[in-house]
Amino acid sequence: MMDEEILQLLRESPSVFLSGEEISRRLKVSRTAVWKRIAHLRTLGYEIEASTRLGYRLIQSPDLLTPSEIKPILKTKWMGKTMHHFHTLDSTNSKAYQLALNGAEEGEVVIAEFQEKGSGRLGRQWFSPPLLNLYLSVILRPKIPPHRASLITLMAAVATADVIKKLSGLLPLIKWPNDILLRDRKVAGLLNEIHSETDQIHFVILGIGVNLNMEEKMFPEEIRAIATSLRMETGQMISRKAFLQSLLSELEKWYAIFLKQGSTVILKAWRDWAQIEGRRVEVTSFGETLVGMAVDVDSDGALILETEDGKRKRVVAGDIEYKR
Ligand code: BT5
Repeated sequence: MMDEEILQLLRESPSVFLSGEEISRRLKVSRTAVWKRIAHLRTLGYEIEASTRLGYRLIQSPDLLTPSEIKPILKTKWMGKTMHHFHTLDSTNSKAYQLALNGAEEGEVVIAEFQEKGSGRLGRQWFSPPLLNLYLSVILRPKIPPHRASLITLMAAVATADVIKKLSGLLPLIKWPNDILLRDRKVAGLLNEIHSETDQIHFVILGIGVNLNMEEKMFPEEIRAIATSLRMETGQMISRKAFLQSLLSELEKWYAIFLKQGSTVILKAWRDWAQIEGRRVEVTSFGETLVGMAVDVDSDGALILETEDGKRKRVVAGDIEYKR
């Protein structure tokens, strides 16, 4: 908290030195406390010039995703207005889940610079090294029945694909239900967790992980061949701040479309990004494996598959592999 307040004071007068005494007076803490927090901020990558006579001056901020870095550039009306930022968390989804159980409102966002136990679906893990990528969870409280919650994953995939295109110029492919691929490798994954009764959703935690600045050698060996990052694909560093700002705007926009107009517009955009119709796929769902041709997704986001014996199957959850 105090770090944020010190940064705010330093930002108010970017080219002027602010004395330690002035900061301690305004924040009602000792000068030693100020000095300690400045030392801490430097370890986080803030470049702060110190002069014994004049005080402190902020030279450069790191590409951190703290509320003080993000709020000035945020263009949303409500999403992310309350932002819970952590340097380290087990998982942004589990933190957001706890917050939502305790009454956090729609649009509150949890962000971590590093996840020690980033989660994927079905107990799988999401590799989440510090300071390179984006790990966020958004709390949503849509008034929709639980069987429509998968559409939130589709909606978020469309928003994420849009941002990838906007910031990198690349054209990603959405892979049902929750992967975003570049050159057949996973660049982003979505994890949608719901808390509901039989016919009413209490909240949805929308978790999004995007590989922005990882290099190939940084990936663990077991996923090196199947994962990628925007930096690997473009050869350029991507601003995490700019990505987050844009992603929150796109999510707010697409979520509003979903609530107002239902699934039709979302599914149209999703189909454009997914190009799934007519593809041969192998689907694993609840321990069963099916091979067939993907026909479409239905109005609840379920995959419609035509199996080799000509029957149509509706798959609500699972993993797909594309076949030749
Ligand atoms: C997912 O699961 O793709 C959902 C990933 C969601 C991550 C976000 S980060 C913020 C929020 N907080 C969380 O704790 N999670 C969410 P799934 O479809 O089950 O895919 C997991 C599989 O993807 C793993 O088994 C690996 O094969 C692969 N994988 C793991 N880490 C990866 C990474 N960083 N990049 C690409 N692939 C990865």
